[in-house]
Amino acid sequence: MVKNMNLQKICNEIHIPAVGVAPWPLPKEARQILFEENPCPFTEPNIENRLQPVSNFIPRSAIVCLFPYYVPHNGPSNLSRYTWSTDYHVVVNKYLQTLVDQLRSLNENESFSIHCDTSPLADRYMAYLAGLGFYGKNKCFINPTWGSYVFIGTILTTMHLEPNRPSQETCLGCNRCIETCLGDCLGESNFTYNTCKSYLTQKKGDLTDEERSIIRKSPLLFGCDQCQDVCPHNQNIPTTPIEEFQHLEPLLDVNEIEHMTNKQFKTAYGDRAFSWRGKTILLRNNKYIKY
Ligand code: B12
Repeated sequence: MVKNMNLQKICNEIHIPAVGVAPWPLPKEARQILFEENPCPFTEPNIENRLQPVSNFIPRSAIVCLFPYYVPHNGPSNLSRYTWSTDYHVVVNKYLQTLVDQLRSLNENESFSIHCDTSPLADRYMAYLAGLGFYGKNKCFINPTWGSYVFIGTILTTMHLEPNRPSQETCLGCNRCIETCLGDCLGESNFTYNTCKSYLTQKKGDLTDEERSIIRKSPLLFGCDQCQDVCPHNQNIPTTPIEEFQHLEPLLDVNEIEHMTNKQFKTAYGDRAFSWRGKTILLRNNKYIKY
């Protein structure tokens, strides 16, 4: 039987900086917390699916890990921080697979499934339940050490682990994120996704004049860091210890991609988180960026 203390030790050894355990099944209040009146089209629309095992076994616990990605950088950038290095889906999955391999070698009859971003699981809520931090008014999940510049990955497992308790700490409530948001999409409770710059840079199709004007407000052609950059919880945070996130390419050469075929673009940038929508969307956004 792996105890939570051993889990911490294994994670230290394989360079996963923060780990906690969330209960499974999720608490009753999950339905209310995950309910949104007007959910973003990239969100799993069916709350029941978010509460299901999403694996071919019945889990008894959820192991939640954080992957910090902050690296100080003052040079030019036209990409959001979360896309400056290798695609986090690739990196998080690799680390979680190493953790699964270690756990499996100690518990060969147990089952495991890995989840990060693309699964119906509500990643931020899982991290909150695992005691790894708290929510900001910008809706981001904040860890007291690493700030909100953390990716979240979860392993559902048949292993019995003692769940951690959610943290009692809360965001400072300074409202800087609400005041600085380029699309005014943050409120006390709701989140108006359709004016969020991050959403607009990932949305397909033509943009309205209002949408273009929101993209114009900052130099990023993919994603948005506005509400996180001003957050006091993100000041003086340490550089990520994760090697894969230390190598930075914050400036995309748009002239170069303009002349690439889709296949060439995939070969050159397929391992970056900004590539999932393809080069056409990046070139569309770039028309509204002032250099
Ligand atoms: C759809 C999506 C988006 C959409 C919509 C975002 C949104 N706010 O809903 C768009 C495209 C806009 C987006 C943008 C970004 N995203 Co995104 N996105 C997702 C995705 C796939 C689903 C999010 C979702 O379910 N939203 C619906 C609502 C109901 O859930 P929620 O976002 O988790 O929000 C919770 C809090 O607001 C919470 N809450 C607020 N107060 C309180 C208080 C209490 C007590 C409790 C319990 C809960 C609570 O309630 C919600 C439910 O738990 C997740 C991956 C996943 N599978 O979860 C990544 C994810 C949320 N995204 C991520 C990232 C990195 C980003 C960006 C920072 C990228 C960027 N730089 O441009 C921005 C941040 C924008 C923002 N301010 O939220 C990370 C967030 C990491 C973190 N530290 O928070 C995630 C978790 C991916 C990952 N695995 O790392 N994203």
